[in-house]
Amino acid sequence: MFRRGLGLLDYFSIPAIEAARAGRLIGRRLVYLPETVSTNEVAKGLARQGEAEGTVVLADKQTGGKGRLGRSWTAPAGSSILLSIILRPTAAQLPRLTMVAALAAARAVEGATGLPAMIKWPNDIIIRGKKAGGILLEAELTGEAPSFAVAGIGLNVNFDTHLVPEIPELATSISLELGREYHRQKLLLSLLEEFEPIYIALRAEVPIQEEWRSRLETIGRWVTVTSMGGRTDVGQAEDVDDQGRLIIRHADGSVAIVSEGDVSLR
Ligand code: BT5
Repeated sequence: MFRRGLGLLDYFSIPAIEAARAGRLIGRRLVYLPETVSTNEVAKGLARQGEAEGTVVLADKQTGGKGRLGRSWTAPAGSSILLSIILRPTAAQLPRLTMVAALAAARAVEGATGLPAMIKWPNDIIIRGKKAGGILLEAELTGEAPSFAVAGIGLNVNFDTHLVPEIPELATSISLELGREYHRQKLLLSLLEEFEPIYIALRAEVPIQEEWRSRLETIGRWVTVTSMGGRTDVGQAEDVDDQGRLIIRHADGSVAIVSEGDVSLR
Protein backbone atom coordinates (compact mmCIF):
# COMPACT_ATOMS: atom_id res chain seq x y z
CA MET A 1 0.00 0.00 0.00
CA PHE A 2 1.20 3.51 -0.70
CA ARG A 3 2.26 5.81 2.09
CA ARG A 4 -0.18 8.53 3.12
CA GLY A 5 1.73 11.50 1.76
CA LEU A 6 -0.46 14.59 1.95
CA GLY A 7 -2.41 13.46 5.00
CA LEU A 8 -3.72 16.34 7.05
CA LEU A 9 -2.40 18.87 4.57
CA ASP A 10 -4.94 17.75 1.99
CA TYR A 11 -7.81 19.92 3.16
CA PHE A 12 -9.97 22.14 0.98
CA SER A 13 -9.27 25.85 1.33
CA ILE A 14 -12.72 27.31 0.81
CA PRO A 15 -11.56 30.98 0.53
CA ALA A 16 -9.01 29.96 -2.12
CA ILE A 17 -11.65 28.09 -4.13
CA GLU A 18 -14.03 31.05 -3.86
CA ALA A 19 -11.27 33.45 -4.95
CA ALA A 20 -10.43 31.25 -7.94
CA ARG A 21 -14.08 31.12 -9.03
CA ALA A 22 -14.96 34.81 -8.43
CA GLY A 23 -16.82 36.25 -11.40
CA ARG A 24 -17.34 32.85 -12.96
CA LEU A 25 -20.55 30.81 -13.27
CA ILE A 26 -19.63 27.36 -11.93
CA GLY A 27 -18.57 27.66 -8.30
CA ARG A 28 -19.36 31.33 -7.85
CA ARG A 29 -20.99 30.20 -4.62
CA LEU A 30 -19.65 27.25 -2.69
CA VAL A 31 -21.50 25.41 0.06
CA TYR A 32 -18.95 23.30 1.92
CA LEU A 33 -20.13 20.62 4.35
CA PRO A 34 -17.59 18.50 6.25
CA GLU A 35 -20.22 15.76 6.42
CA THR A 36 -23.63 15.33 4.82
CA VAL A 37 -25.94 12.59 3.62
CA SER A 38 -25.52 13.32 -0.09
CA THR A 39 -24.37 16.48 -1.86
CA ASN A 40 -27.04 15.83 -4.53
CA GLU A 41 -29.76 15.91 -1.86
CA VAL A 42 -28.42 19.18 -0.40
CA ALA A 43 -28.12 20.73 -3.86
CA LYS A 44 -31.68 19.71 -4.80
CA GLY A 45 -32.99 21.23 -1.57
CA LEU A 46 -31.18 24.50 -2.29
CA ALA A 47 -32.33 24.52 -5.92
CA ARG A 48 -35.97 24.07 -4.86
CA GLN A 49 -35.57 27.17 -2.70
CA GLY A 50 -34.35 29.16 -5.72
CA GLU A 51 -30.57 28.81 -5.40
CA ALA A 52 -28.87 30.28 -8.48
CA GLU A 53 -27.27 28.25 -11.23
CA GLY A 54 -23.60 27.47 -10.68
CA THR A 55 -23.69 26.92 -6.92
CA VAL A 56 -21.50 23.98 -5.91
CA VAL A 57 -22.15 21.79 -2.87
CA LEU A 58 -18.93 20.13 -1.71
CA ALA A 59 -18.46 17.56 1.06
CA ASP A 60 -15.59 15.66 2.66
CA LYS A 61 -17.83 12.81 3.72
CA GLN A 62 -21.24 11.45 2.69
CA THR A 63 -23.23 9.14 4.92
CA GLY A 64 -25.67 8.27 2.11
CA GLY A 65 -23.73 8.89 -1.10
CA LYS A 66 -25.84 7.81 -4.08
CA GLY A 67 -25.25 6.11 -7.41
CA ARG A 68 -27.97 5.54 -10.01
CA LEU A 69 -31.01 3.33 -9.38
CA GLY A 70 -30.78 3.47 -5.59
CA ARG A 71 -27.20 2.20 -5.56
CA SER A 72 -24.67 3.75 -3.21
CA TRP A 73 -21.44 5.64 -3.69
CA THR A 74 -18.79 4.85 -1.12
CA ALA A 75 -15.83 7.04 -0.21
CA PRO A 76 -13.74 7.19 2.99
CA ALA A 77 -13.83 10.64 4.68
CA GLY A 78 -11.45 13.15 3.12
CA SER A 79 -10.42 10.78 0.34
CA SER A 80 -12.39 11.98 -2.65
CA ILE A 81 -14.02 14.74 -4.59
CA LEU A 82 -17.73 14.64 -3.78
CA LEU A 83 -19.70 17.54 -5.21
CA SER A 84 -22.93 18.60 -6.87
CA ILE A 85 -23.47 21.52 -9.24
CA ILE A 86 -26.84 23.26 -9.54
CA LEU A 87 -27.81 23.89 -13.18
CA ARG A 88 -30.85 25.40 -14.86
CA PRO A 89 -30.89 23.89 -18.36
CA THR A 90 -33.64 23.87 -20.97
CA ALA A 91 -35.47 20.64 -21.78
CA ALA A 92 -33.33 20.27 -24.92
CA GLN A 93 -30.08 20.61 -22.96
CA LEU A 94 -31.03 18.26 -20.14
CA PRO A 95 -30.19 14.93 -21.89
CA ARG A 96 -26.64 16.14 -22.54
CA LEU A 97 -25.73 17.14 -18.97
CA THR A 98 -24.20 13.75 -18.10
CA MET A 99 -22.05 14.24 -21.20
CA VAL A 100 -20.95 17.68 -19.96
CA ALA A 101 -20.07 16.40 -16.49
CA ALA A 102 -18.25 13.28 -17.69
CA LEU A 103 -16.24 15.24 -20.22
CA ALA A 104 -15.30 17.88 -17.63
CA ALA A 105 -14.25 15.20 -15.14
CA ALA A 106 -12.18 13.30 -17.72
CA ARG A 107 -10.47 16.48 -18.91
CA ALA A 108 -9.75 17.53 -15.31
CA VAL A 109 -8.24 14.17 -14.30
CA GLU A 110 -6.07 14.11 -17.38
CA GLY A 111 -5.08 17.78 -17.28
CA ALA A 112 -4.28 17.85 -13.57
CA THR A 113 -2.67 14.46 -13.03
CA GLY A 114 -1.51 13.41 -16.51
CA LEU A 115 -3.35 10.08 -16.17
CA PRO A 116 -5.33 8.98 -19.23
CA ALA A 117 -9.05 9.41 -18.54
CA MET A 118 -11.77 7.73 -20.54
CA ILE A 119 -15.55 7.54 -20.20
CA LYS A 120 -17.60 4.37 -20.04
CA TRP A 121 -21.03 5.21 -21.37
CA PRO A 122 -22.99 6.78 -19.87
CA ASN A 123 -21.52 7.95 -16.56
CA ASP A 124 -18.28 6.26 -15.49
CA ILE A 125 -14.86 7.91 -15.38
CA ILE A 126 -12.30 5.27 -16.28
CA ILE A 127 -8.56 5.20 -15.72
CA ARG A 128 -6.71 2.28 -17.36
CA GLY A 129 -9.90 0.23 -17.64
CA LYS A 130 -11.06 0.78 -14.05
CA LYS A 131 -13.78 2.98 -12.57
CA ALA A 132 -12.31 6.02 -10.81
CA GLY A 133 -15.42 8.16 -10.69
CA GLY A 134 -19.09 8.47 -11.54
CA ILE A 135 -21.74 11.01 -12.44
CA LEU A 136 -25.25 11.16 -10.99
CA LEU A 137 -27.49 13.55 -12.89
CA GLU A 138 -30.83 14.38 -11.28
CA ALA A 139 -33.50 16.82 -12.42
CA GLU A 140 -36.92 18.02 -11.35
CA LEU A 141 -39.47 18.96 -13.99
CA THR A 142 -42.37 21.37 -14.03
CA GLY A 143 -44.47 19.90 -16.81
CA GLU A 144 -42.03 19.23 -19.62
CA ALA A 145 -39.46 21.82 -18.57
CA PRO A 146 -36.73 21.21 -16.00
CA SER A 147 -37.03 23.46 -12.93
CA PHE A 148 -33.41 22.59 -12.22
CA ALA A 149 -30.83 19.86 -12.57
CA VAL A 150 -28.07 18.72 -10.26
CA ALA A 151 -24.86 17.20 -11.62
CA GLY A 152 -23.27 15.04 -8.92
CA ILE A 153 -19.65 14.06 -9.44
CA GLY A 154 -17.62 11.61 -7.34
CA LEU A 155 -13.92 11.07 -8.03
CA ASN A 156 -11.69 8.64 -6.11
CA VAL A 157 -8.57 10.57 -5.21
CA ASN A 158 -6.49 9.43 -2.22
CA PHE A 159 -7.42 5.94 -1.08
CA ASP A 160 -6.99 2.30 -1.91
CA THR A 161 -10.31 1.18 -3.38
CA HIS A 162 -9.38 -2.48 -2.74
CA LEU A 163 -9.56 -1.87 1.01
CA VAL A 164 -13.24 -0.84 0.82
CA PRO A 165 -15.50 -3.93 0.59
CA GLU A 166 -18.47 -2.04 -0.97
CA ILE A 167 -16.36 -0.94 -3.93
CA PRO A 168 -16.08 -3.44 -6.81
CA GLU A 169 -12.74 -5.01 -7.74
CA LEU A 170 -12.67 -3.18 -11.06
CA ALA A 171 -12.26 0.25 -9.46
CA THR A 172 -9.28 2.47 -8.88
CA SER A 173 -8.24 5.87 -7.56
CA ILE A 174 -5.90 8.58 -8.68
CA SER A 175 -3.40 7.76 -5.92
CA LEU A 176 -3.39 4.07 -6.88
CA GLU A 177 -2.71 4.94 -10.51
CA LEU A 178 -0.16 7.68 -9.79
CA GLY A 179 1.61 5.74 -7.04
CA ARG A 180 1.39 8.82 -4.83
CA GLU A 181 -1.30 11.04 -3.38
CA TYR A 182 -2.62 14.06 -5.25
CA HIS A 183 -3.94 17.42 -3.98
CA ARG A 184 -7.73 17.21 -4.04
CA GLN A 185 -7.99 20.99 -4.27
CA LYS A 186 -5.98 21.14 -7.49
CA LEU A 187 -8.21 18.51 -9.03
CA LEU A 188 -11.34 20.25 -7.77
CA LEU A 189 -10.29 23.60 -9.26
CA SER A 190 -9.44 21.91 -12.52
CA LEU A 191 -12.86 20.22 -12.56
CA LEU A 192 -14.75 23.50 -12.05
CA GLU A 193 -12.51 25.22 -14.61
CA GLU A 194 -13.21 22.51 -17.20
CA PHE A 195 -16.94 22.25 -16.47
CA GLU A 196 -17.66 25.93 -17.12
CA PRO A 197 -16.76 26.28 -20.83
CA ILE A 198 -18.32 22.93 -21.73
CA TYR A 199 -21.58 23.91 -20.02
CA ILE A 200 -21.50 27.36 -21.65
CA ALA A 201 -20.95 25.67 -25.03
CA LEU A 202 -23.99 23.46 -24.38
CA ARG A 203 -26.07 26.52 -23.51
CA ALA A 204 -24.93 28.25 -26.72
CA GLU A 205 -25.91 25.15 -28.76
CA VAL A 206 -22.26 24.57 -29.72
CA PRO A 207 -21.81 20.82 -30.34
CA ILE A 208 -19.78 19.12 -27.62
CA GLN A 209 -20.18 15.48 -28.46
CA GLU A 210 -17.09 15.01 -30.67
CA GLU A 211 -14.55 15.16 -27.84
CA TRP A 212 -16.90 13.23 -25.56
CA ARG A 213 -17.25 10.57 -28.25
CA SER A 214 -13.48 10.34 -28.67
CA ARG A 215 -13.13 9.60 -24.95
CA LEU A 216 -15.77 6.86 -24.91
CA GLU A 217 -14.08 3.52 -24.44
CA THR A 218 -17.42 1.88 -25.23
CA ILE A 219 -17.52 2.66 -28.98
CA GLY A 220 -16.68 -0.30 -31.20
CA ARG A 221 -16.86 -2.80 -28.33
CA TRP A 222 -19.25 -5.74 -27.98
CA VAL A 223 -21.54 -4.91 -25.09
CA THR A 224 -24.51 -6.02 -23.07
CA VAL A 225 -26.69 -3.06 -22.12
CA THR A 226 -29.30 -3.47 -19.41
CA SER A 227 -31.78 -0.60 -19.46
CA MET A 228 -33.57 0.61 -16.35
CA GLY A 229 -36.82 -0.95 -17.56
CA GLY A 230 -35.05 -4.33 -17.50
CA ARG A 231 -34.55 -4.63 -21.28
CA THR A 232 -31.26 -6.19 -22.40
CA ASP A 233 -29.48 -5.48 -25.68
CA VAL A 234 -26.45 -7.45 -26.84
CA GLY A 235 -24.43 -6.19 -29.76
CA GLN A 236 -21.71 -3.88 -30.93
CA ALA A 237 -21.72 -0.33 -29.56
CA GLU A 238 -21.61 1.34 -32.94
CA ASP A 239 -21.85 5.01 -32.12
CA VAL A 240 -23.56 7.69 -30.03
CA ASP A 241 -25.95 10.35 -31.28
CA ASP A 242 -26.02 14.06 -30.46
CA GLN A 243 -28.33 13.41 -27.50
CA GLY A 244 -25.71 11.13 -25.97
CA ARG A 245 -27.70 7.96 -26.72
CA LEU A 246 -25.86 4.74 -27.48
CA ILE A 247 -26.47 3.06 -30.84
CA ILE A 248 -26.17 -0.72 -30.64
CA ARG A 249 -26.10 -3.06 -33.63
CA HIS A 250 -27.38 -6.54 -32.81
CA ALA A 251 -25.90 -9.63 -34.45
CA ASP A 252 -28.90 -9.78 -36.84
CA GLY A 253 -28.12 -6.26 -38.09
CA SER A 254 -31.02 -4.53 -36.31
CA VAL A 255 -30.29 -1.38 -34.33
CA ALA A 256 -31.31 -0.25 -30.84
CA ILE A 257 -30.93 3.31 -29.56
CA VAL A 258 -30.54 3.39 -25.79
CA SER A 259 -30.72 6.52 -23.64
CA GLU A 260 -29.81 5.02 -20.29
CA GLY A 261 -28.60 1.78 -18.80
CA ASP A 262 -25.66 -0.25 -17.53
CA VAL A 263 -23.06 -1.46 -19.98
CA SER A 264 -20.89 -4.48 -19.51
CA LEU A 265 -18.10 -4.87 -22.02
CA ARG A 266 -17.82 -8.36 -23.47
C1 BT5 B 1 -22.46 6.32 -10.24
O1 BT5 B 1 -23.56 5.50 -10.14
O2 BT5 B 1 -21.37 5.99 -10.66
C2 BT5 B 1 -22.74 7.75 -9.78
C3 BT5 B 1 -21.88 8.14 -8.61
C4 BT5 B 1 -22.10 9.59 -8.23
C5 BT5 B 1 -21.48 9.93 -6.90
C6 BT5 B 1 -21.55 11.39 -6.59
S1 BT5 B 1 -20.64 11.81 -5.17
C7 BT5 B 1 -21.32 13.39 -5.14
C8 BT5 B 1 -22.79 13.25 -5.51
N1 BT5 B 1 -23.61 12.99 -4.34
C9 BT5 B 1 -24.14 11.76 -4.36
O3 BT5 B 1 -24.86 11.28 -3.46
N2 BT5 B 1 -23.77 11.12 -5.49
C10 BT5 B 1 -22.95 11.97 -6.34
P1 BT5 B 1 -23.64 4.02 -10.72
O4 BT5 B 1 -23.22 4.00 -12.17
O5 BT5 B 1 -25.01 3.56 -10.39
O6 BT5 B 1 -22.55 3.22 -9.92
C11 BT5 B 1 -22.75 2.85 -8.58
C12 BT5 B 1 -21.93 1.59 -8.33
O7 BT5 B 1 -20.53 1.92 -8.35
C13 BT5 B 1 -22.16 0.97 -6.96
O8 BT5 B 1 -23.24 0.08 -7.00
C14 BT5 B 1 -20.84 0.27 -6.68
O9 BT5 B 1 -20.81 -1.01 -7.32
C15 BT5 B 1 -19.82 1.14 -7.42
N3 BT5 B 1 -19.12 2.07 -6.51
C16 BT5 B 1 -19.53 2.61 -5.34
N4 BT5 B 1 -18.60 3.45 -4.85
C17 BT5 B 1 -17.57 3.44 -5.74
C18 BT5 B 1 -16.32 4.10 -5.80
N5 BT5 B 1 -15.92 4.98 -4.86
N6 BT5 B 1 -15.52 3.84 -6.87
C19 BT5 B 1 -15.88 2.98 -7.84
N7 BT5 B 1 -17.06 2.32 -7.84
C20 BT5 B 1 -17.89 2.56 -6.80
